[in-house]
Amino acid sequence: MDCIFCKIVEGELPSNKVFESDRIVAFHNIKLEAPVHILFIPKKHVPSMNDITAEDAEAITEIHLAFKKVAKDLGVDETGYRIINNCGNDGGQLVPHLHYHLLGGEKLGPLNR
Ligand code: IU
Repeated sequence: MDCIFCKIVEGELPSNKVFESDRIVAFHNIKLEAPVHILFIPKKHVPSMNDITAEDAEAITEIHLAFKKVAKDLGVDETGYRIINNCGNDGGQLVPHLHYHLLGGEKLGPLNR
């Protein structure tokens, strides 16, 4: 499948991983929009938030548990951070493989910037 994030999952493209399990991967975003900018993805190719089903519940739960672990590991759990999912065109989704951004390491601006 011609999906950049599937290639990262398969190790066909390099990434700087901070967390991995059987179901999910978290890695540094290639283009930082904050001092800490991590992407969390299910290994399964789910195109967007619109495509999540009950079968993905374990992966989604794992992603939520990984948010707090990675935030702590990277030292932003106390200062705070933001989780974002961009869905579809108006949401600004560029990569059609479900992913969540964790942004932190500075005081973030308003949501719709
Ligand atoms: P979006 O939510 O689909 O707009 O975000 C896609 C993100 O994926 C964006 O922040 C890119 O910098 C990031 N990214 C990446 O980290 N590595 C890549 O090889 C590619 C995109 I392509």
